[in-house]
Order: sequence, then C-alpha cells, then structure tokens
Amino acid sequence: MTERTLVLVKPDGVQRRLIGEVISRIERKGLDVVALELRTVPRELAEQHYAEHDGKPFFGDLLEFITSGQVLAAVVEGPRAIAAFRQLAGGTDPVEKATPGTIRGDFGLETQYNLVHGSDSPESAAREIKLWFPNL
Ligand code: IDP
Repeated sequence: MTERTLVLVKPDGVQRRLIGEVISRIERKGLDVVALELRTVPRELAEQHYAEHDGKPFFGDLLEFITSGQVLAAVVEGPRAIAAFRQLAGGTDPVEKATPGTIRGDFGLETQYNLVHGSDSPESAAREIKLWFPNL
C-alpha cells in the first residue's frame, strides 16, 4: 500500500549541507520524492506544524529554531513511507535513541537539533502535507 509522508530537513540540516545526504538516503531506500521546496517558515506555519507540542517546555525554542533559517520540505511516497522514513531518521534523541546508520544517529548530537522531521502517523501525514503543500 502506497503512502505519503511529510519530510523536513530542518535549518541545522540545511546549514550543514545535508540536503543531498537526506534525499540520497530516501532514494536509496526506494522511496519517491513527489514534491520538494526550500522555504523560509513563517511563525504561524511553525505553530500549526508543531501544535501538538504547544505548552511543552521546549515549544518556544522549537519554534525559534524551525523559523531560524531555510527548511527543505518534501513529500515522500512509497510502501509504508511513514514508517520507512522514521526508520531512516532514527529516534528523536540523536545519541540516546537514534542508532548509527540513521540520519540522526550519524549526524546529530542534540535532541533539538536533530536534522529532520518525518510524519509519525497517517493522520499526521495527511494534516502536515495539507499544511505545507495545500495544492498537492
Ligand atoms: P520526532 O521529531 O522524532 O517526531 P517529537 O517528539 O514529535 O519528535 O518532537 C518534535 C521535535 O521537537 C523533535 O524532533 C525535536 O527537534 C524537538 N524536541 C522534542 N523533544 C525535545 C526536548 O526534550 N528538548 C528539546 N527539543 C525537543
């Protein structure tokens, strides 16, 4: 069953020139990139994207971070694309949770600066794709 997921390369990943690395891993896995755009994130979009974290202690820093530079937004498609990209990304904490061989495990050190985002469920994917790519 083909699925779509929203992938972001966050400002730290863009700044560190890891866009090619991330896209390459997505393609090597066998997933398709069906939409791709580099953009500056308005505060309102960041708030909507991370709405589930509103009220958490790191929410303010997270919004600050995600709006601090350009982000690569992509829609990625393939069988079990949501879980497949989460596997490529690795766990949220790049040291304690993400294992070597994953994007976060190979390139990350801090939970906030964990390089990529991938939708975590079909419901989140549908909501996030509509938010980032309303015309898709
Ligand atoms: P995920 O990105 O692996 O799905 P979430 O729990 O949805 O993880 O958290 C969203 C983002 O918020 C994380 O990717 C990370 O950038 C940031 N974050 C999560 N927990 C913390 C924390 O404890 N401190 C700082 N930032 C955090």
